[in-house]
Amino acid sequence: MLSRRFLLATAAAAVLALPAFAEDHPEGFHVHDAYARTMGGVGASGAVFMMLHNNGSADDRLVGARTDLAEKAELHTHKMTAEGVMQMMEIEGGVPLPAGEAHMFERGADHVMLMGLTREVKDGDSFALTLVFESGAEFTFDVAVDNQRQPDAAGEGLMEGHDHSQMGTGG
Ligand SMILES: [Cu+2]
Repeated sequence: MLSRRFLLATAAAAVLALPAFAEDHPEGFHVHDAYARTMGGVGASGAVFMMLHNNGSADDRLVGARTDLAEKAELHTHKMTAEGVMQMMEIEGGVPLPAGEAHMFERGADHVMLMGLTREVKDGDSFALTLVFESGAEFTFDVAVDNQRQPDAAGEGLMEGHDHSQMGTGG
């Protein structure tokens, strides 16, 4: 028969093993529910989605990203052209992040694009992503690969069909 002490220890271990859904940065940045989708193995592309908060007291601006999972990481968005075609492009000037506000990176909208994956990853793997801000601050956190994730809201899901060879910025 299992002792009460053993059961308590097991319960504590289970709690510690839960994935971290939110990570904090001393300068006030906070990321919630970061996950990535990948479109293939080495050399392919991927995209990272998350909610990014600036809980600090100073306005800042997200200007770049990097990870050892990809040769290049860029801030991208989707825009509808005059012809009604959804196109993906680099966000010019970065993403403003005023103090106390949050920015949503989501399917079919803004995302961190990963280009030239350096290794094959599968669901459940995680990797470190570093966000670079205009102030010089950097915020590194773990992103979980989750290709099973369904879009959460209307207008999402546009990532599925878009052609990554049509990026206006090259790369
Ligand atoms: Cu993109």
